[in-house]
Amino acid sequence: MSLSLLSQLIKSFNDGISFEFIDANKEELCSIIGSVKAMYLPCPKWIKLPVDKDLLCIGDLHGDFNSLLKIFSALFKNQEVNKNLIVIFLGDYVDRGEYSLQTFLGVVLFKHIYGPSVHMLAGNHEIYKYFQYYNADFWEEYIDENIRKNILELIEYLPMLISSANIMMVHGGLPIIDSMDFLNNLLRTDKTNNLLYFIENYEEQIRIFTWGDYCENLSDYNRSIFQGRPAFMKNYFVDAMKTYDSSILVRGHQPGVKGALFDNSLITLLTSSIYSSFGNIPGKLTLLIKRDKEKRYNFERKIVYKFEDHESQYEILDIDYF
Ligand SMILES: [Mn+2]
Repeated sequence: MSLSLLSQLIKSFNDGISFEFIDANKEELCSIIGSVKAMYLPCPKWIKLPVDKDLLCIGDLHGDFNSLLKIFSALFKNQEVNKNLIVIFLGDYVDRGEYSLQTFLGVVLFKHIYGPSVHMLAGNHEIYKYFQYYNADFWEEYIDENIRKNILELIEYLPMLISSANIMMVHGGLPIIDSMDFLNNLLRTDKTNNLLYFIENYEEQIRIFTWGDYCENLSDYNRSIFQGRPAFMKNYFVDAMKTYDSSILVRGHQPGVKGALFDNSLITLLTSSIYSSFGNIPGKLTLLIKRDKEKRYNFERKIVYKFEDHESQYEILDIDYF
């Protein structure tokens, strides 16, 4: 049923009538958003994935539904989701692009179909309710009240952190874990574990998870701080990573450093076409992490950057070549 709803959303988009489609199907869409919320209800804010699965990380989409469609068609072609591959969306589905609602719903419908093989992190553009910013076109324009209500309820339960062995995934940055209390709450699974609880108890840490920037030099650092964004240089990054027992951070959020930084220990992905010319590596980037380094996927036609450690092979791919 939900597979057909995603197919129908895609078809309506290709026919130029996706807004009408969403409006005509809002009750069913709301109930799917609700069931994805129910999937996340028993999950902690820090989700630990199996260490043997391959991972495909998708950066900020910002309403770029066309890029999401490329990813879907590559994944459907590979038929690997569910078996070997876990797909992780790093957040920022909405604002800036033309199709915020379609993009958010597309990811939700995809998660609904594939369950634990798909994850969606919350980005700063998802938590506008708590940290406002300018040009929040998605949140400020009219969307159906019931859809908005369901989306906001889902966002309360989206994970903030995902890890697999030595790899951490977050939207923005990682605050140092400086108390058992904070760590225990990140890993707690009871149903009060919502975003509001974290905002009330760990506001600064949530701001870093969603808004954190990384800088190679003092002038970039000062620019981020001047813009009111939490910013960190390499020494803080290294110290924080130790507290998560991790060595590689995959995140989105910061177009200026898109690509690899800090000796390949920080990978920044933006997948939306809006940022394709930004950063250290141009393109609409995704990251494929293979645990079996020999494994082949159909969509690795253009690897724009590649490295490996003793556990995994990391291939940064540009979706235009999927
Ligand atoms: Mn962001």
